[in-house]
Amino acid sequence: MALLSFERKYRVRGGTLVGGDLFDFWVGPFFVGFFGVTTAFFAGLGTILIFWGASQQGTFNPWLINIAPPDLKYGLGMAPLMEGGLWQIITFCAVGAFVSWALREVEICRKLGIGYHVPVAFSFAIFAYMTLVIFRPLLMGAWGHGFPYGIFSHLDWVSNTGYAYLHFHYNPAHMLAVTFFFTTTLALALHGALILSAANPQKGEAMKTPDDEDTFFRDFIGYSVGTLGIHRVGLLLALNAGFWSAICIIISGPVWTKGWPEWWNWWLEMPIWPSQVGL
Ligand code: 07D
Ligand code: 07D
Ligand code: U10
Repeated sequence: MALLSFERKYRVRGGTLVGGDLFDFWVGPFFVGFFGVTTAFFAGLGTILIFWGASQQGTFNPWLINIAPPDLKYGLGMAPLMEGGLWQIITFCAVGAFVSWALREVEICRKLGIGYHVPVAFSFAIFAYMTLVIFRPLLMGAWGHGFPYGIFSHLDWVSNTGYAYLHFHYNPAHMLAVTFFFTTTLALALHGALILSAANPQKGEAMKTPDDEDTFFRDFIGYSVGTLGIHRVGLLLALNAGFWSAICIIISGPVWTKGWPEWWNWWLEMPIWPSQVGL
């Protein structure tokens, strides 16, 4: 069915979680819904506040805008507006906008009768973000542990936080996360390439089948995960990348306060090594 006639057929009321028929309509290509309105509200307010903060900071240079979290001395309390209070309100708006966006995805899934895989996947990104600006600061006792909102300033935070633990590459959960990110790109490159090689033939040539795709990998590495399976693998890899990222940062501070290289001493201290005494 052509896309536009499919849309005409499917664009009917129902499936909303909140608000009933009230916001159950489309604006151009966008489904609105109750959570479209809350997304627009939180994203709009958050963006206006970032611009207002920039005007107070005295720069609209996008690279240099910086909305910093409060000083550590404010702990888990509210800070004055220009001393981190703005960051706190913007964080509230960001969480509101991201969660609304995920719930709007849920409503669209319900309308279509498809699974909730996309909102579940997005919730891992929200989880990683909330770990950085809510859960870890809560566990460490100060909002000041969140990252600042600015293009360069947030990079400074990553670098400073990394070096605070001496050598972040030795964080075992960071290793897992990095490996999952790398494997995700490998899987996507293989999948994109395989599909194009079979489904986008030269002019005049017949399109190949999923059997051809399976056969390529059976010939090549002795096993094919299958045409549905590769999407499961891709989703699993990507969700693990986000999940282990959240784990690697939440254990830095709340669980492990020393340099990460030192964590590996458990390996050197295992009782299985020959005694060094007398050497
Ligand atoms: C391609 C989808 C489109 C999204 C885009 C991002 C904004 C911010 C705000 C001026 C893949 C839109 C950007 C709305 C404008 C102001 C105040 C997604 C795609 C194009 N980072 N990060 C970037 C965010 C964190 C890190 C770029 C956001 C953590 C490093 C962009 C968040 C840590 C590098 C950006 C966030 C971290 C970047 C490109 C939130 C660990 C880079 C992002 C809400 C995760 C790269 C100058 C991209 C860069 C980069 C946005 C969080 C590390 C500005 C919105 C604190 C090391 N980050 N980031 O393509 O070039 O994502 O930086 O959590 O090298 Mg970051
Ligand atoms: C948090 C983004 C959430 C986004 C959301 C949506 C909008 C809307 C609108 C476009 C999680 C936002 C949407 C705003 C936009 C429109 C219209 C994603 C988030 C909800 N590291 N490191 C990671 C690597 C080093 C350090 C993660 C590699 C150094 C710290 C990942 C290297 C030191 C932290 C990763 C490397 C260091 C990390 C990031 C290499 C610095 C974190 C991915 C090759 C000296 C962060 C949860 C991520 C983390 C993190 C990779 C090096 C420090 C695994 C490949 C050694 C402090 N690093 N790193 O988390 O785990 O995405 O965050 O050297 O905090 Mg690292
Ligand atoms: C995949 C796939 C597949 C496909 C695919 C895709 C994955 C099976 C079939 C999809 C993939 C692609 C298209 C490839 C490219 C994608 C990427 C590289 C990912 C990154 C994407 C981007 C960078 C694009 C991002 C763009 C976005 C998010 C759109 C921006 C949208 C808006 C600004 C509008 C948002 C809509 C909202 C909030 C809801 C509706 C609201 C409106 C229309 C606005 C009007 C508002 C109202 C009516 C409400 C009133 C508002 C109020 C009261 C509040 C106001 C308050 C204020 C303070 C202002 O697998 O194969 O092919 O294609």
